[in-house]
Amino acid sequence: MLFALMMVCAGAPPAFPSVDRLPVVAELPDPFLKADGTRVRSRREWPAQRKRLLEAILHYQYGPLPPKGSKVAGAVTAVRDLPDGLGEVRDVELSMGPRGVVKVRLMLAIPAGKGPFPVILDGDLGWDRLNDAFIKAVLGRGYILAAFNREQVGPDSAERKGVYEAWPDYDGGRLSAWAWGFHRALDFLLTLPEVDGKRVAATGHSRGGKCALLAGATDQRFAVTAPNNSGCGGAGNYRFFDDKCETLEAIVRRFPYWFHARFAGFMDNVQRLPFDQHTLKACVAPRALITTEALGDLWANPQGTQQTHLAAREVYEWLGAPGRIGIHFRPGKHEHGLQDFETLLDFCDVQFYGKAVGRRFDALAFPNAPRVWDWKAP
Ligand code: GTR
Repeated sequence: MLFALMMVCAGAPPAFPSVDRLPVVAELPDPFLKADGTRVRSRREWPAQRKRLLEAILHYQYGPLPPKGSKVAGAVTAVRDLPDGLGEVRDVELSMGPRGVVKVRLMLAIPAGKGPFPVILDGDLGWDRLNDAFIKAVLGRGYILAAFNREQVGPDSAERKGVYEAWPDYDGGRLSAWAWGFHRALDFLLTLPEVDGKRVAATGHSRGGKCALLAGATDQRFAVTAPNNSGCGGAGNYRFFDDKCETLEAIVRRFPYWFHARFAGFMDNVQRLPFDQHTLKACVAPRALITTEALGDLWANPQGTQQTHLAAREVYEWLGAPGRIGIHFRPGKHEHGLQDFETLLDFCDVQFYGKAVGRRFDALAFPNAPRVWDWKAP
């Protein structure tokens, strides 16, 4: 008995306690708080803190990303020229995962002229929205538009295909699997002479925005992270919402497979979450992050998204990079339209080239929204 007690006392506290042992935190949790209860004091500690925050986010919310797998290969299956000498579109089949067994379609639209070009990487190809108008808008600005079909990485259902078939024991949710798809698509892009590897942005819409945010937070090779209308499980806010917004409870009930099974433990325990989505945003810092929102998309919690933006901004400011985090609200509904791409391209022009684009990325839609945290940067 005594021996057993000594063992318990001598052992380190579990790295990740079970949900019922986590403290209740009503405000947006302090991103500077360390596991030992003290706070980060200097910027030098941030890389370790970021790592620890990401571990907690993956453990409790999304589950791990799959292993890296074999080197990603790409085979061009078709090429077409765009009108007016704008450039060309290549259809590529990516092989990723163990022995390259996971096959994923990538569309690669490359401007004419001398590269290397910056890249907008999107995971929503399976939604078939990125028609020639989008290609023209992106290429016209001198960027490559690359888009892969994340549903071939892991299906948008409970079915265990893609990486789930390739690694039968893999237990991460779809958002982690899809984020991994972004990383692997980037591996391939970085092998192309046309690609400016220091200037790649990850974007996506809604559930595609949730995984784009996770992808950018977990892979420092992305220079810009740009979730669009991503809401609950993305740039939204689990703790602060109104009755029109999707909640943690609602999303896990409807889409349990987007997350790790453990996340269901927070359905009636939101305040025990040791982080909120400002924490995930902070893990992008000091690299650039832009959240694009629609005022009519109440399901995606625009006000709560402003709150995660402002809370994450405290970390950016403290790291000396306040200009690297942006938010943009447009009127209208839930969609990823041309104007959202224009906003992203303007933001990228500022971040990549310091261009004057005649607009700002810090206008708030809810200037009177309450500040829902008490902590301050160290
Ligand atoms: C909704 C879901 C949202 C969002 C959206 C989408 O049904 O509740 O979280 O992901 O789908 O992906 O369009």
